[in-house]
Amino acid sequence: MEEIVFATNNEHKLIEIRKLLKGRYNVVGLKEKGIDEDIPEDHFTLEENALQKAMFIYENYGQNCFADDTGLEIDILDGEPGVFSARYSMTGDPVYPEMDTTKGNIRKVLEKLSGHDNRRARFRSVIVLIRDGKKFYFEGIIEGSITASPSGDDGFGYDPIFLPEGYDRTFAEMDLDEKNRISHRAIAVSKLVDFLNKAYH
Ligand code: ITT
Repeated sequence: MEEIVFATNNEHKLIEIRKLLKGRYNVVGLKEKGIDEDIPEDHFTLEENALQKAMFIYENYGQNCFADDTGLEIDILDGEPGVFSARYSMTGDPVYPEMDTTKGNIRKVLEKLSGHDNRRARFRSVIVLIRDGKKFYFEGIIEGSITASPSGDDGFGYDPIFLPEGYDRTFAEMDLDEKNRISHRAIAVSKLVDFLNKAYH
């Protein structure tokens, strides 16, 4: 089976994508490659950050690879936390440096939305694949809304407060198979897989 490097340090993403590509590609994360550098992601769009992560591995380690950058975009917050999703509770106003980052991120979103009826949001994932120096982009979006309080123990990040449109359970109340049938990342990955199948097989 062909090996493909996923330029991520996020174990949850790796588990999700490995399951999505099971039987087709042997997806290898940075840790397994012995790469423990903190890859910079200092741009202001998901596209640029995903490209930066993938290019970093391609240029420094000569490996074909892909990277994912994902953001939660909330309408009434002008698309925040967006590209700042990972460290939302550590940046801007207010900050919660003393809290676990995920808990702080969720708390900040809920506080900023407090009293607002418009809770529309979406997860957007951008995957960039670098194959022999060429760059390819794949996007996945799922629309939904932000709940009043966290619910569910599965998933990661903002999953406990994200209610996908047409469902009555948050991503964190779904098991991984169910999330993987509808998620932003699954949509982007299915485009990646179609591309790999058409272009290379
Ligand atoms: P890598 O850059 O190493 O891939 P990361 O955790 O920094 O990992 P991102 O910058 O793409 O990844 O993700 C931003 C944050 O958005 C992430 O830390 C989570 O808090 C959140 N996030 C990403 N995908 C998510 C998902 O499927 N469900 C819930 N939250 C998610």
